[in-house]
Amino acid sequence: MANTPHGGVLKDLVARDAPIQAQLVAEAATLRDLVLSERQLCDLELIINGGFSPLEGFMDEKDYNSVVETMRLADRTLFPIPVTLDVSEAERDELDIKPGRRLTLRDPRDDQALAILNVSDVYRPDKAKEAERVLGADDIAHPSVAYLRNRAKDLYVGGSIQAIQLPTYHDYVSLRFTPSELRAHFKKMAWRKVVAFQTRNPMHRAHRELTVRAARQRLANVLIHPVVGMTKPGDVDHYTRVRVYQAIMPKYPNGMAHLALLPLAMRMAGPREAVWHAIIRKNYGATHFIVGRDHAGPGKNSHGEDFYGPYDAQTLVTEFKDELAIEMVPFQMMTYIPSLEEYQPIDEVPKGVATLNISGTELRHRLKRGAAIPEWFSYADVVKALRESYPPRTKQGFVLFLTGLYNSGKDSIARALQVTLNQQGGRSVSLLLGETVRSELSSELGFSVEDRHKNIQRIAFVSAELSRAGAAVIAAPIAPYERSRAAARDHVVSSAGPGGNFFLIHVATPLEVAEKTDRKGVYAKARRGEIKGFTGIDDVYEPPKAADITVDTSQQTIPEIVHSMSFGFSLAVLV
Ligand code: PPS
Repeated sequence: MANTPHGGVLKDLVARDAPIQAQLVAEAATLRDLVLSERQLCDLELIINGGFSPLEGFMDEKDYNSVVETMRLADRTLFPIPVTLDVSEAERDELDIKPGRRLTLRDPRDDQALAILNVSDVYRPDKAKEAERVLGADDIAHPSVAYLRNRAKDLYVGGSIQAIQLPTYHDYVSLRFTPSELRAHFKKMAWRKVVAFQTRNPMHRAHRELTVRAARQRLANVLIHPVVGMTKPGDVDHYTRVRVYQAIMPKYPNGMAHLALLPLAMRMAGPREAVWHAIIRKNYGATHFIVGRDHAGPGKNSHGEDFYGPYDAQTLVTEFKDELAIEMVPFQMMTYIPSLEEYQPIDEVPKGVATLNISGTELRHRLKRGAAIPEWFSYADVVKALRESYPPRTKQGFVLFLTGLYNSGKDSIARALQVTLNQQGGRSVSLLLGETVRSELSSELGFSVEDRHKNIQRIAFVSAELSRAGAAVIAAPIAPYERSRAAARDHVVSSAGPGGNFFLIHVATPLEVAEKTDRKGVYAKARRGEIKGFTGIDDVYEPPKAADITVDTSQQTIPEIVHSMSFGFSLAVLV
């Protein structure tokens, strides 16, 4: 028997509104549209599928203030996290959002009309208070404070929702269950007790052991219920994690566990979030819920201290035990005992018995180096899924970005590097010389400050895409401005994933040498004024302040430079 939903009734708005769906679709086509943000889309899905029961819409001012201050809706039902729809003043004016207005809420990915919002009020939240009360501190180091301060718009719109349809997914469709579907599944399988396990991380053997143990002790089944909406920035992406979960499911005793994905946008709100997670799992039908040490913790604050105490979440969930009516299972830290070849809760291991563990940091190190990950720590299929997404540095893409004056020798170095890398093999090598880019990508651009900047950002974009796919990229524009080079580095590092290895090489050959050896006479033309704004003559070249390597073709031969560079990079990538 699935657990009773929070508030007594599952608010499955999709099922409730199914009889008038055609009518809602027709009306949605006539209304003004609000295209949802990624977070709002996650929130809407849980409102309309009943995961946020008893909510039936985005919170109005009364509920919002009550939740912020007391963790309860205005009718006193326990609900610890504000679920709000933020809009800008411009959106309010443009869409004429006011009480009584009906708006179509659209999926930002495919523009589908998902719901109609019946606006009850538009209000200005006190963001400082929301941060302090809900998240514990108005500190920008908290990812949700950063979201609230930098991304959430200034006004919130309250109102009830009529559901048209759930968002459409193209990934892991068969693993996505609504609360109604999961409840039906438990019923079909005759599961009476279900221990839900929340996670936003890859799972290894210790997690399998602790969930099996929690279930056995309570004669229950296990629901692996990972978050695939929004998690903490920097987390392992959900595609990789779901492959990991799929790899671990067959390791459970036959028929014990079920995997379902939760499209929640986490707030990393620690204790309040743990209560929220318990409510959500109860709505999905679970009877028990595992609450971790530092559950949904956001890491360190700007003073280097943890935002919440390690057991604050367990304490708060215990405080509301009766109202929550889902049994909390404290997460037991498991450790491996090599002499017994098994895992045991760390607090049950007798003194003096040797134990083994691999921390998250150590695991990332091993993945990076392609080092062994022992069978006692994780399953071979799990490690394989992680290795595919986190290849060792020797298999990752990278960008060698050469900058220097015209005729500084950067093109010759770039060509020589290309040959050297081709000889090594193992990666596809792409050469983006200034002249190639100018003719193939940037033919309409000139040499103004803005055009040069744009040219470099195009190179950065292409480089990031290639290196993300595992290629070695050698780019060699003049790139005279620090700002453009910094933006290029930022783009590659932030968007190329494991291929975000960016090395800036300053080809610092002096102007006199570049000019003296210029057989094409381009500098001579610039001196005569036939080319205007030429770098080094009548336009600036800002030497890089933080090049990874500086070379000079007037001091070293090209083979010497290439040789020294492969030394410089050998530890990082060129092996
Ligand atoms: S930048 O600043 O990074 O966008 O420059 P880049 O794309 O590397 O382009 C360099 C080529 O353009 C020719 N050229 C100029 N360079 C500098 N300043 C001015 N005003 C200028 N006008 C034309 C320059 O000779 C390089 O040509 P290639 O084809 O590489 O010989």
